[in-house]
Amino acid sequence: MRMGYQTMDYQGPYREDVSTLTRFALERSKQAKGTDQMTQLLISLCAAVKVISCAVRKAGIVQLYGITDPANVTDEEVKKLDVFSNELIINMLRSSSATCVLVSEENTHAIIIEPEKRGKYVVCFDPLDGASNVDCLGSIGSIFGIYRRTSTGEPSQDDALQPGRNTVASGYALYGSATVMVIAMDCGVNCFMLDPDIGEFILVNKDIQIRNRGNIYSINEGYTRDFEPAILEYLEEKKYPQDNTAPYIARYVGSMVADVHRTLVYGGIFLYPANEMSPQGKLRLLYECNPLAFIIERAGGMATTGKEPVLDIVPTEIHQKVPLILGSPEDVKEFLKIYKKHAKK
Ligand code: FDP
Repeated sequence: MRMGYQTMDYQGPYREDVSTLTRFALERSKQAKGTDQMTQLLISLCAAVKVISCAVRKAGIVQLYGITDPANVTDEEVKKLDVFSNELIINMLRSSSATCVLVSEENTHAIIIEPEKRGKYVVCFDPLDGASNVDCLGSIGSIFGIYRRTSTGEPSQDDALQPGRNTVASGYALYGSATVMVIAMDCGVNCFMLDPDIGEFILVNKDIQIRNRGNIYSINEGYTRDFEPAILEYLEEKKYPQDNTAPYIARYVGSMVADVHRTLVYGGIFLYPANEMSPQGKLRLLYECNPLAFIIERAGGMATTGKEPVLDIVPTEIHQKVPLILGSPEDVKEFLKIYKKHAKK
């Protein structure tokens, strides 16, 4: 199903065929005849996202406009949103008894879950991506990628160094004009929207497929001075198409989840390439690029560094950065044609 909220057919919780995220997770587990650990994990993440969504909605009022007197709130209450979100997700995943190793953008080292609470999954996550948008009330998100542990013995950080191809499930929460969770598994990509009145995530778009080609490019053009010639040529082509078709329009929120969600919904291309100042780009492989690349590929799109598909990279360290170009298949193919031409020079 192609996405688009104007055509969204969710009319309310009274319809017989309305599915919630909880029901979706339970049904998946029944089909997989598994141990229910994935269900526990998804339900725990879903609960964390509901709490973060609530905190995000209040953050502007409480922190920017000081409705709460800072003198009367404890440290706990004024904790920065990213720190709060990180602690919350770690606690929820730990108590799910479904995980053994966690990698968070906020923690230098992987977190190894204590033996009595261990499960089989490794989770890499960014608790609050796009944090620079918090103070201006821009859209932000949480990202996660889930892997099965492949080693035996004592779990360690190395268990997280798996290529994105091994992903069992990945997803993101977008705290935008509404809160949505997009989750990709073997069964496809599904989008759930939080209905704040009933506190449930409702399935609103099933089996999402990205458009073959879009008409939007999304990149921080402030780095133009330091871009490689291939990027410059590609951008030039988007602005002044040689075949006289209409130029692309530009959109860049600067919050990866928001930019990638728009790309999934409207099609087009998102780029965070390497530049002279940051030869590996800025985005992190384990908890930013891989989860989103998995979603985009499952939706029929492509995700590349320019040199190889993102999901094929074997990570060497948990906070590794890679260049990322993803989106509609025809757009990414066109980018790769130009990129490869320059690589040969
Ligand atoms: P942020 O620094 O605000 O947390 O990797 C984090 C990220 O946001 C992404 O969400 C976003 O796409 C990117 O950085 C924006 O980076 P630039 O400011 O360099 O464009």
